[in-house]
Amino acid sequence: MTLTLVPVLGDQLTIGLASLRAADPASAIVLFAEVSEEASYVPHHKKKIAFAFSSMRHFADTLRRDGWTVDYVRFEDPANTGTLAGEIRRSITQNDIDRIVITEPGEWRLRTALEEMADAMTIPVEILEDDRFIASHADFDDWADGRKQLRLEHFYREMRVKTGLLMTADGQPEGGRWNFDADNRQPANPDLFMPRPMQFTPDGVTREVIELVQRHFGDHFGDLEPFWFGVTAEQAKRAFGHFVKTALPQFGDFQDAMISGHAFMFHSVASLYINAGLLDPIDACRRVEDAYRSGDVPLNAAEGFIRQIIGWREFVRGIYWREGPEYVSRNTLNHTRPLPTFFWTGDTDMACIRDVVEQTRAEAYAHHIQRLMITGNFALLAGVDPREVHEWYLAVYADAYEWVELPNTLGMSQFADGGLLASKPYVSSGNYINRMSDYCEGCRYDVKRKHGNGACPFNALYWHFIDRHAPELRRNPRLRTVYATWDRMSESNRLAYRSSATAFLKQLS
Ligand code: FAD
Ligand code: DLZ
Ligand code: SF4
Repeated sequence: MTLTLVPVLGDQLTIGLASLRAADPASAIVLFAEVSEEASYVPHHKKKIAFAFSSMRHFADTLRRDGWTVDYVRFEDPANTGTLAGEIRRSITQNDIDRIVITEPGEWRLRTALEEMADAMTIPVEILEDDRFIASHADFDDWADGRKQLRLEHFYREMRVKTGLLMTADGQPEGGRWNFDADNRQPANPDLFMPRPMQFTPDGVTREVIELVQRHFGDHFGDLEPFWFGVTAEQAKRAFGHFVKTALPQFGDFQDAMISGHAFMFHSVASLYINAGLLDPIDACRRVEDAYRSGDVPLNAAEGFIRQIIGWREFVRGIYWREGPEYVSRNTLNHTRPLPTFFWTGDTDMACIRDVVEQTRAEAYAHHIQRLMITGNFALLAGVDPREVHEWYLAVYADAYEWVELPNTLGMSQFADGGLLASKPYVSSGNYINRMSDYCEGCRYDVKRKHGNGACPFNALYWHFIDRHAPELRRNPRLRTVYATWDRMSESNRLAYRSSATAFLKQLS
């Protein structure tokens, strides 16, 4: 009998995974390995490691119940080599394996390592495409080839047609429009009733993992407890159902809003489950579509949610694989400032950043506008090295895997790919933050003051960014009015912005 080894990674926890479909439980061994290389290549948030290990252990149990033979290497196993390649080699020898079938990993780093390992092997190694996405690599390339610009909106429409989500019987977008984003920009009101994501009490497996993480990763960023994430597909499904009932109806209206102390607002907190493989993205979208068709949620909420999944999520993945392993080194704006330490400590007088960092430390979560328009905006305005920004985002969020995190950080948030992903840099002064949040009310800085002592740092940094990057950005049609405003400003005003920003950046260093 030919014995097949199926290594399953921490973000491949899906019963219908390509490599599991390609193997037979009667003649296969499924390998899971908790390894220091994966847990430490960036200093992952403690909750992220606990989520990964506990979900892996639970998924391994599910496979055992389904009749699979599982080789599970625990982190503290004395024979653990600490790398995935090392554990695959060890399992081959121990179990006398004849062939390997693996689903491609979600990172160039691991993909290259596995390809090198495969080349050096004497047994056949088959690396299968990960088909848990709507667009395959070939689909994305077919769409992208020959286009001058890759824009989400065009790609998204194709995904709507392909999936049939929110389409009418005669092939038109539901409600006569593809995109209801313009309806989704309401600032939040702190008096709104805020739902909470469904929380789960850790079982024995999770408790054991929490103790392990405390023992080995106690110095990593983030609070380990209270730990309340779901760690099984069944829990992820329940958590998502709870979101559809309690938060989705207002998801659209308040998608961009931020309130101090309210980490989750009306967001799904589904990305960690979807990215680990515990929740199927298309099932989630169908559930949202059903809620719309039964009249439980408005169209702007359902469309807004579905666009994030079949639009943005698929789009950034396409860009990640298309751009290759060099994408991570892009730095079009030549930013070199080290990441300020308050990204780790939260020790800053800027109330908006403090709130987002503190919530990130507590929950390993921030919603999109916090990531884009608070921490991302600040890093871009201050000229922080995009690779350092990328490594921070990859470490601190429970949903962060490079295929999705890198294009969002380096491309969308830091404009380091020169506009491949975003048509203009996502930068703003304090005014936008004040409009979309209540952060400024509790801040030592005055958002209304443009420059000088006590002025909101975002104000001067914004114009400093616009000024110093005029050579690269002035010709961008989406920034025409911004440069017209800068050009119209009095020289003394421009000087005041420049010196305020320079003084702030100096004390940052
Ligand atoms: P919701 O607001 O409820 O959105 C629903 C779902 O849509 C999410 O669960 C997610 O699967 C998907 N989604 C929404 N926006 C995006 C997007 N821009 N790209 C891909 N999927 C999206 N998302 C990650 O999954 N992992 C990351 O590491 C990650 N890093 C980011 C870094 C930066 C700088 C920025 C600006 C965004 C990043 N995002 C990342 C996208 C987005 O912020 C998160 O998907 C979202 O905040 C997750 O919270 P949620 O599940 O409550 O999302
Ligand atoms: C995130 C993570 C962590 C913390 N640990 C492991 C691990 O020990 N073993 C494993 O197989 N996967 C882990 N993961 C998920 C991987 O980092 C993920 O599979 C790659 O980043 C590819 O996306
Ligand atoms: Fe942030 Fe400026 Fe508002 Fe303070 S005043 S919270 S720094 S935007």
